[in-house]
Amino acid sequence: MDEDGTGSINYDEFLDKLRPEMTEDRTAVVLEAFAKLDESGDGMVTLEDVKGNYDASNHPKVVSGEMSEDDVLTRFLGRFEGNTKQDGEVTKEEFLEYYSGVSKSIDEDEYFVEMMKQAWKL
Ligand SMILES: [Ca+2]
Ligand SMILES: [Ca+2]
Repeated sequence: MDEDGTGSINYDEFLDKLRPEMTEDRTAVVLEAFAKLDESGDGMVTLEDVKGNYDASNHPKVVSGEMSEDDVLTRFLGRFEGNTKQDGEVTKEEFLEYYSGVSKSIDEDEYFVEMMKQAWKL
């Protein structure tokens, strides 16, 4: 963590390690995706928001009768909730945190933005 090699960790270096590593460009595209997902515009992505846009009826487990479409979509939302409160409602913070995790493994801003655009058809 001692990036400037002074032999001690200063406060800024420490903060940099804690802060989600997302540039403005990345944050902007993540928020754009969130806004698209949040159909109702209440600042949370819930089952109701995604139901109209994501058809889970062809999911293998729905076809086999193991899961309902709602189950599949709830699980899909749960991915973005991470280890925080999994209550079927994805908050902006949860969504940003999920993508800051993804973001860490991607060096180029452009690549990250492009990936988001394709994933969410922005
Ligand atoms: Ca909503
Ligand atoms: Ca939640």
